[in-house]
Amino acid sequence: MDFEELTELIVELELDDIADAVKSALEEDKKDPFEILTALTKGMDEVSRRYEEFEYFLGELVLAGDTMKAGLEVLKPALAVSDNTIEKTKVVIATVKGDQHDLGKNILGTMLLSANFEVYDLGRDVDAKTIVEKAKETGASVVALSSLLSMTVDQVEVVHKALQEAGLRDKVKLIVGGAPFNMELAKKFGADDYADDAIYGVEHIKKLIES
Ligand code: B12
Repeated sequence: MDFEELTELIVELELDDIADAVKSALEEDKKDPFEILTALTKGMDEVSRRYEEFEYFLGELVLAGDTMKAGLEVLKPALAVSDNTIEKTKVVIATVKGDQHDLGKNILGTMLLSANFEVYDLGRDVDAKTIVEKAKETGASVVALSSLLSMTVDQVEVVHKALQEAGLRDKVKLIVGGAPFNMELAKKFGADDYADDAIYGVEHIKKLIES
């Protein structure tokens, strides 16, 4: 099973075959799990392109999401590279209100767990109040938000302000991710940091808590 085949399985929405294919790439071909993740994500980018070109529609988008999810279920344990050198820092993660996309956020959660963080995953379509309450209750030092939709990026500012109102903003670092963001936009909405990828996200979070 090579990387192109894995990408193709996502693009062709092969929900029934993806789990076995990822398993075989990992176990028989001994492929690097992070490279497998890149191959699967490449497939999602092609799905996105087809959606934009009206070759794929919402049904295909849903199926692509399910196919990616099935692949990730098999891949997740292999992505776990434990780093016991850091103390358990609490991180609240969520996809912002109005947004149902959670695959990227779930990857970030897995990466953080494997880097020995204590992760509180609030799921998707989560309002600011719930995020702030969880940060307060757990004493989290980081809130990590995901938004894949342009129309929900401003939710980051809502969370930033809600953290300020709760008197938590100077205790909690706010990091965001998702395709519509860049560092400039993230900062404009009050976030401390942005990363375009879950793997870098963990590195950024480690640096943030040291700063
Ligand atoms: C699968 C998918 C869906 C699935 C989601 C399933 C699920 N459980 O997540 C479903 C079918 C539900 C869906 C629905 C919709 N979708 Co959609 N979807 C996608 C698609 C094809 C893939 C997203 C994905 O999962 N990628 C794979 C993951 C692994 O990547 P990722 O999320 O980007 O995460 C990576 C990084 O961004 C980063 N990251 C993510 N979050 C965070 C957070 C932090 C803190 C950090 C550090 C890093 C980080 O790390 C991850 C990996 O390293 C994208 C296109 C694309 N290529 O992004 C469109 C896309 C996001 N969807 C889009 C649209 C328009 C919609 C709908 C409005 C469609 C409709 N007409 O109804 C609805 C919106 C529903 C809603 N309210 O949320 C548009 C958004 C356009 C925009 N800029 O606003 C896109 C870009 C498609 C397109 N080209 O038009 N979608």
